[in-house]
Amino acid sequence: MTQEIILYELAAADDTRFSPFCWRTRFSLAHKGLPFKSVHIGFTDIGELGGANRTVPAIRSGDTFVEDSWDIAVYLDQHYPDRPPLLGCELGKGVARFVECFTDKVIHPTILRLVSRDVFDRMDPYDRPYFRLSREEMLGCSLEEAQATRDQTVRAFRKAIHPIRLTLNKQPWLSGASPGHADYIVMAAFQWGRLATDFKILEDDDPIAQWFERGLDLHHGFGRKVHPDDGGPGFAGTGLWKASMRPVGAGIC
Ligand SMILES: N[C@@H](CCC(=O)N[C@@H](CS)C(=O)NCC(=O)O)C(=O)O
Repeated sequence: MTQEIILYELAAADDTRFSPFCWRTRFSLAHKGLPFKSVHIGFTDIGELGGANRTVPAIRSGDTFVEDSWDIAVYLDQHYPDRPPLLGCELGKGVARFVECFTDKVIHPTILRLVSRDVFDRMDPYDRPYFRLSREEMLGCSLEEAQATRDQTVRAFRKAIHPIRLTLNKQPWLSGASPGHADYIVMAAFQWGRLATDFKILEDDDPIAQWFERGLDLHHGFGRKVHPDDGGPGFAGTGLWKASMRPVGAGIC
């Protein structure tokens, strides 16, 4: 019998799970066929989990606490070796690491420009002041300025991600014949876009959009279930946040 896994993650005011880093872990758990309990934590309460990074996703399984979506994928592969691999052999792991860095440094910063103003509107009012402050620091401009230029931003973005399109013209998944963690990393970024805004990031006939739709259908349509079955507000509303609780090494999202 497997121990219960708790996933701590961000959620919008209507409880939609929208965070791209958390979706990496959601997809990882679904890939492994592991049930989990989702606990919604507010941005400003993440420090209370006690992790060194003060970021989510984080999982708890018995006495084990793991932060960082990559470390969680490694942990899941190590602890559930009889289930489908996420990273596979050392070579596969190395290539997935490249996909992670490309996503963190090319895809996320652009999607942030496209969605941040809409995320702000969908967010719990409790989290809004922190979100505006921290995301405007990341963007180097106001949320409104980022939104004002998104037609140009999205045109440049669709060109910049052409290598993904070329890869998908040659193989069904970024990981090859079947999906793996590299697919989930990129899918999670588009899931963020799908859930955070009505603005069109990809054209419907784009092979990347078609791959993403196939990805949402995986594991009995797991990617289409964006509200948790259980969990609900975790630490939101405790009001204990202090500036000293700013995250260590948080990604752009
Ligand atoms: N490398 C980490 C990055 C995690 C991360 O940055 N998560 C964001 C949520 S999407 C976070 O916790 N941010 C905290 C904050 O902005 O205060 C991972 O892959 O898990």
